[in-house]
Amino acid sequence: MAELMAQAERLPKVSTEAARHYAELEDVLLDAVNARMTALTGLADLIGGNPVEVMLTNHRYHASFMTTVFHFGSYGLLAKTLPWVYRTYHNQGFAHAYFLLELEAWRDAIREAMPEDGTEILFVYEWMLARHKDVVTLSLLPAEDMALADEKWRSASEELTAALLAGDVTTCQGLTRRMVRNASEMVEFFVHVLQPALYTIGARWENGVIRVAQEHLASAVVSRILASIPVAEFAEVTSRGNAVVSAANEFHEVGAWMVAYCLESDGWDVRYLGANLPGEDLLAFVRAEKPDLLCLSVTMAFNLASVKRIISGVRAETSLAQTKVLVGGQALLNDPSLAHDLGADAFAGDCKDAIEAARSFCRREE
Ligand code: B12
Repeated sequence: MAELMAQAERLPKVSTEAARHYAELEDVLLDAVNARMTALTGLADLIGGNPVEVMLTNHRYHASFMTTVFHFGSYGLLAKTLPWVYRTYHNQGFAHAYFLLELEAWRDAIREAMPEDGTEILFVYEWMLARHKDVVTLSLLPAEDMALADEKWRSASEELTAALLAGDVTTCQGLTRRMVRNASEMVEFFVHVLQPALYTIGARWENGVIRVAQEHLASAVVSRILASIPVAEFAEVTSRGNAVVSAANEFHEVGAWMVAYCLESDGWDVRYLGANLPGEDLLAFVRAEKPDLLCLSVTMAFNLASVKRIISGVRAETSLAQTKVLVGGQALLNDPSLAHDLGADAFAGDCKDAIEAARSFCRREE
């Protein structure tokens, strides 16, 4: 992995113009790739008998993801993501040969649609094609279970993982009640028990050990666990200020939810907006609310550009000059320097650090 990362980091950044042109052509490229791939003989075998929509969704994610990579020049993210894509889709039945054919289809579509300024972009695609075998090798290493849980918390996290996967609400809520009796226990539970359990569930899905329905079942139970935590009772009386927390454009909301609870229990007046709110609606809300703090969660790398647009919208509004922007989420965990490219004031790696980062803004204003 280190070797692939090092090679990727040496790739030349593409110009702003070429990156913008690629973004503008996303739909054209997507149509060309989809047309070529759906016409392949033996397609059903290549995609392991999955519905064609699974492949088409992958192509859509690919286009948005590459737009992000070119926009931010984040080739480290590209190197980290390639083995992940191969692993997850292969574990759902896709043949390794499919990825090669797909990359060739992107390369040829770019050649066709970007005859003037495609060279820089093609360089990156040629690199991905040349690294295909290395990526296959890396992708065959399984994603790790329990990567985050330290020894002290491991058995609780394992118990919770098993109960979540079984859809056993009673056990999950019982465990949560026992472990979460005040604000600090809640924070520890989030960081050391629930978050590792969810990462483990993600790794098992990635490794093809569980199906997507089980992951959905587990996340539905998580929503019930979170809803059952009496966070209002944990809150301090003092108000540190008002905060808006959102997982704008994201389906993944649990991280943002935890951040919202942690801030609320630390004395912030929080408006938590949940998942998948369009950026424009979020901006309208923020303009009306004028929060001291805006917290944005981003899990999928292809949502980074939309978060950047939201932050630019905040910065463009003079009435929001006092609003601090804190960002976090898995799209930033591997490369926190992206927070600066997004225009945020700060990044925090987990909900515990989010409390500290938020407090530091209060202190600055005192
Ligand atoms: C549950 C889940 C879902 C649920 C989400 C339900 C919900 N209500 O949120 C559903 C089923 C919707 C889902 C969908 C998908 N998912 Co999903 N999902 C997960 C899973 C298993 C858990 C997510 C989670 O809650 N994690 C726990 C939280 C607490 O962790 P966290 O987000 O990192 O948050 C912490 C910190 O990052 C930080 N933080 C987070 N936000 C913020 C914000 C601020 C301001 C701050 C300061 C800090 C901060 O604090 C948090 C607490 O400490 C993960 C596995 C994983 N590794 O997380 C995959 C995962 C995120 N999903 C993944 C994928 C690929 C998808 C899909 C594309 C699958 C598909 N093929 O359709 C779709 C996404 C579709 C889309 N368009 O977005 C991949 C992403 C991989 C990648 N490299 O991009 C993962 C990593 C699975 C994997 N191992 O491959 N998913």
